[in-house]
Amino acid sequence: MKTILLTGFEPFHSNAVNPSQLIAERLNGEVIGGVRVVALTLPVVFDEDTRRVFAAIEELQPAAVICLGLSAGTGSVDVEMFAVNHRISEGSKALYPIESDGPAAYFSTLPIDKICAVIEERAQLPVRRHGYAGSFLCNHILYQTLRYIETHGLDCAAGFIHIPQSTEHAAEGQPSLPLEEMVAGIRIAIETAVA
Ligand code: PCA
Repeated sequence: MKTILLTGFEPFHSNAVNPSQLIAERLNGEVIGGVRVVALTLPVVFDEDTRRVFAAIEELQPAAVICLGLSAGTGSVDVEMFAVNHRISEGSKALYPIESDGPAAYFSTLPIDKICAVIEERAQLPVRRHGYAGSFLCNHILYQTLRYIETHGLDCAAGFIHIPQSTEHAAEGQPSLPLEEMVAGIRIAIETAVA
């Protein structure tokens, strides 16, 4: 059976819970559209994220990779269009290239418009086709995953979806969506990605 690799991230900074981890764990082992979900939780540590994802891609040879991450200030499901070749230095906050000889950006190879449409219409969640995933780990994992797939000539779609904090774990006033509704939305996104 084909597999889809679904990644979430561990808690980071002031976020004691990362809903991307909870959603990935919830969907782990489910068969969606005839494809088995294999979930992986990544540490929020530059280069340790990619080491684990590359190993999982090599082992599973998945049909698709969908990475999830928390965007703590957003209230919508943000389907990222591309990843850019920069990363932030956690010390100085300066930006520098992820790969000095890499292209400026990689576009997600997921069917983004279709995924946005089904999340809105079937899961009834607020959703955006979003510019790019920032300069921290979420952009890093998307850039490097797309680069790995391209440089290894793999037949594998990949993309990134940012999600808000779960209502159950949100701080007062923080935008959020209920965890179960996000699980349902990501399930539909997977079904659409592998169709
Ligand atoms: N969100 C961060 C990194 C881990 C996560 O869940 C980001 O948006 O880069």
